[in-house]
Amino acid sequence: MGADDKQKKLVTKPSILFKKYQRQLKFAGASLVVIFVMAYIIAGFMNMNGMLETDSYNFSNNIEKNTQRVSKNDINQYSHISDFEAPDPEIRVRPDDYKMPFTDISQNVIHPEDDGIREKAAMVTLVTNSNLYELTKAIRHVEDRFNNRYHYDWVFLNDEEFTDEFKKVTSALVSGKTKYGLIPTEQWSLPNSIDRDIMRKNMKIMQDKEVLYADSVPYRNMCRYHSGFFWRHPILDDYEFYWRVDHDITIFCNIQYDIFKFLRVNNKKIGFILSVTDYIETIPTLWSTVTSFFADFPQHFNKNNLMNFISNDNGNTYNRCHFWSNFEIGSLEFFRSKAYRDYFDYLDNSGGFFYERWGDAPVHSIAAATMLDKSEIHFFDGLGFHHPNYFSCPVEESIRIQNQCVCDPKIDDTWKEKYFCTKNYFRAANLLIPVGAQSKTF
Ligand SMILES: Nc1nc2c(ncn2[C@@H]2O[C@H](COP(=O)(O)OP(=O)(O)OP(=O)(O)O)[C@@H](O)[C@H]2O)c(=O)[nH]1
Ligand SMILES: [Mg+2]
Repeated sequence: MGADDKQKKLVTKPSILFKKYQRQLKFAGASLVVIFVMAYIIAGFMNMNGMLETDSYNFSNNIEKNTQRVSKNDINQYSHISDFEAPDPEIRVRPDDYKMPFTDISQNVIHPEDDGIREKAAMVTLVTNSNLYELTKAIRHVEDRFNNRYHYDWVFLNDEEFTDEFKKVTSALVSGKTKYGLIPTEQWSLPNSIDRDIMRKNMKIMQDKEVLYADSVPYRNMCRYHSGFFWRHPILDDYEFYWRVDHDITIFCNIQYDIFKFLRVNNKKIGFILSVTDYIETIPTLWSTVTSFFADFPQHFNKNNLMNFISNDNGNTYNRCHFWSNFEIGSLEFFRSKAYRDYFDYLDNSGGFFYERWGDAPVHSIAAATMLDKSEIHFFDGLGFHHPNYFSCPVEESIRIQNQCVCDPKIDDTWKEKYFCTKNYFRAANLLIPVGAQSKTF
C-alpha cells in the first residue's frame, strides 16, 4: 500500500463511520438540543427563584445593616452613630391655596418652600430603655407627619447604655441617621455640693403636699439635664437646631413645611405649642435666684424681652407661666451662648434643681423671655399635639382639614385662660389671636 492509498483510507474512514452510525448521531444531536432547551428553561426558573432569594437576602441584609448601623463607628465612649446615609429631602410643591394658621400670619412668619437641602438639625429624645415601646409610637407620629419627607437624624440620649433591642427597633423606624449617646455620670448625679440632709428634708415637705415626683432624684436629674447639659453632648456638636421629642407625645396633623428651615429663615430661637402654669411648690426660690443672677449679669438681659409673658408686675414676681417643654423646637446656639451658660451655672450653683424641684420648662422659658429678643420666640400652630394630660388641636377648621388632623377641636386646651398661658403670650407679644380662640375663656 502506497502513501496515497494510506491517505485515502485515513480520509474516508470518518465518513464511513458517520454513514454507519448516522441514525444514532442524529438522535444524539436531537437529544442534545432537547437537553439544552430544558437546561435553559430550568436555569430561567432557578434564576427567578434566585431573584426572590436575592430579595429576601437583601431584606435580611437590611435588617443586618440596621443592626450594624447602630453598633459601628464609636466616635467616643459616649456615642454610637449609624453609618446609614439618609436619602435626600423630598421637594414637594405646595398647592396655590395652601393656608397658614392665623397665628403664623399674626406672628409675621413664612412657611419656607422645600428646597431639597437638609438643615443641620435633629430630633432629640432623652429616654430609658424601659420606655422603648411607648417611644415607638411617638417616633411613628413624627416620622409619618414630618420626617418621612426630610429624613432628619434622631439623637437618643440615656443615662444608661441603650440595649441592642432599643437600637435595632428605633433605627428601623427613623428615616434619617440614628445616634445613641450615653450621658456622662457627672451630668446625671447629685453634685457633691448638695447637702443630702437638706434635700431629703425638703423632699419630705413636698411629699406631704402631694407634689408630683416630690422625692424623685432621677426626675430631678432629668430636669437638670434638659436645663443645662443635653446641648453639650458631643453627639449634638454637628447640629444647629433640635426638636425635643419625649417618649409620651402624639402629633395629630401633617407638618407641611420643614420645621427646622422655618426656624432659620424666620430667625426663631425657641418654639412652643402649649403653655401652662407651674406649681409654686416646685420653684419657691427660682424667681429670686433669677433676679439676683441679673443683678450680677445685667449684660445678659435683653431690652426687647418678653418679660410680660412671665411677670404680671414688670418683673417683681414670676407668674409661673412657661412653655411646656415636652414639645420644644429651638436653636442649640441659644443654649450654647455665654448668656445661657452663665444663667444655668448660676441656677445650678444655688442647688434649686435638688433642694426644690426646678423644671427645665420654667428654666428654659425664663431664659427665653429675658435673654432673647421677643421676636425670636414662636408659638407653633397647626401641628396638633398631646402630652398627658393636655391637648393642642388647631382652632381653625380649614387648617385641621388641610393638615389632616385627627384631633377633636373640642378638647383643645391651647386658648384656655385658667392655668394655660398662650393667651398671655399673645398679649405680651402684642399679637392678634384667632377668632375661635377668643371664646375659650374657661
Ligand atoms: N434616660 C432617662 N430618661 C428619662 C428619665 N426620666 C425621664 N426621662 C425622659 O425624659 C423625658 C421627660 O420625662 P417624663 O418622665 O415624661 O417627665 P414629665 O413629662 O415631666 O412627666 P410626666 O407628666 O410623668 O410625663 C421623657 O422622654 C422621658 O423618657 C431617666 O431617669 N432616664
Ligand atoms: Mg412626659
